[in-house]
Amino acid sequence: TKPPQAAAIPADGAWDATLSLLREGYHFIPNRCRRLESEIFRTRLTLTEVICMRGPRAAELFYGNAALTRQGSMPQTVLRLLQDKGSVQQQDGDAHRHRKGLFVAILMAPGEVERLTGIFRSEWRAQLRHWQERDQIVLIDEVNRILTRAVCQWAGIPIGDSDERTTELAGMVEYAGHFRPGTVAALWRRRRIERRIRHMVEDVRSGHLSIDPDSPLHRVATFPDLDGQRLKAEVAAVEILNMLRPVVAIGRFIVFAALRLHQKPHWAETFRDGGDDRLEGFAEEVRRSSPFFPFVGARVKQDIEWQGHVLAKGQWLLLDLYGTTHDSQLFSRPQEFDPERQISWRDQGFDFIPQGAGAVATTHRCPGEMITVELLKESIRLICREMCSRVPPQDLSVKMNRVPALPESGFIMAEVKARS
Ligand code: HEM
Ligand code: MYR
Repeated sequence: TKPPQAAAIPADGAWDATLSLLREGYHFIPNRCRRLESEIFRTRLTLTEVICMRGPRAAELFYGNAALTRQGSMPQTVLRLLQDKGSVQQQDGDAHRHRKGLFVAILMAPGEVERLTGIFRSEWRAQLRHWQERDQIVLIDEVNRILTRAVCQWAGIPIGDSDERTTELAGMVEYAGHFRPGTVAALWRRRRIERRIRHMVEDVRSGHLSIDPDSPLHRVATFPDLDGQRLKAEVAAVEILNMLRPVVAIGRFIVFAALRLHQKPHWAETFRDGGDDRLEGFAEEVRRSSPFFPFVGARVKQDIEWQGHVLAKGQWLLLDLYGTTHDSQLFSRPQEFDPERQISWRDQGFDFIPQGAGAVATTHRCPGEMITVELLKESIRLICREMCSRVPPQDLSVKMNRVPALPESGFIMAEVKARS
């Protein structure tokens, strides 16, 4: 029998709340937490019982409790478009820690991050020359292209048709949040790039493709898994995509950064001729305030007691990342954009969790936060110091039921000129 507290998880009362989730998007969990005056509640989504939660204690559960797994925690199409089967995110325990070591070694090495930032800067400058010849540009399309070219070069991936690669990588993020007509095409394009990369892995192993042994492609292709064997070529391709796709995803944060600079021009002034020491605070506030990864899922592997509740084996859980970074108990005036909050991924706290929480090496916390922040800082520098432009009238509204979200126009910049 369950202890009485087990019944204490309030229910939202809906027979199935999937349509409400589609309508309310990022506000779905926060709306119910407010209404039920609780940081945890039960509901049904896609006809499945789910417990939704937010806040630091819930984050500690998701990023620290070995009874949880990411397996079976996401709809199939989301899983296929993002982390995918066989990936680090689907591993538990020792197998996870071993595989995660590869990501941490590549993505959190300061030299590697600097190398990527340098390539990104050169690609941005090269595109800027083309922008000057056009009346206007749509920033999201441009940063998707710049990031695709930069990350492929950095990883040692022969890029081939860079427009194709851009559509493949950007499409995985664009279509992950909702199942809609474009999702099928995005899945198809994903299979195509996965196949290409699998062939590259095989060619690196056979010596047909000779690339720098320190390049991420080479390192993943030759990485010994826990059993001492190399990863299956399909899995190696999945893990390489888990370094390429999320770097392209940073383009969305860059668009939100451009939007904030436009809304708060005194910050653009600050960065125009200095303000280096305040760049990181600005970038971190962009990560906190932008609606991006709404929540993460998990499954309970064996019954556990948590905060007086019983979480039964097989139970599906959602942790509200957006709701936690917009909780007024944790962040004063959370809807206000304030780069002086002193928040940082380096603090490893459980309240500022746009990309997960906890210890990166042993939990599912994102290993890409350093890269995300450094590329954001670099893009802010480039926007403020190396170019000027006009932001013509356009629809800059952000629909909170579009996942992942973006200003409607994609952020149009007109009359782009290089600053001398
Ligand atoms: C994990 C978000 C950028 C690679 C995660 C998780 C979140 C997240 C929320 C945790 C998933 C979970 O708990 O199950 C984001 C966002 C990004 C971003 C919003 C902004 C663009 C990056 C970058 C990389 C990356 C730049 C690599 C280049 C990964 C990997 C995992 C992960 C490999 C799985 C980690 C594991 O399961 O141990 N990301 N991420 N991400 N992220 Fe990111
Ligand atoms: C990445 O490419 O890995 C980083 C950014 C992906 C953001 C995608 C947002 C949609 C996620 C829906 C999550 C549903 C989980 C149950």
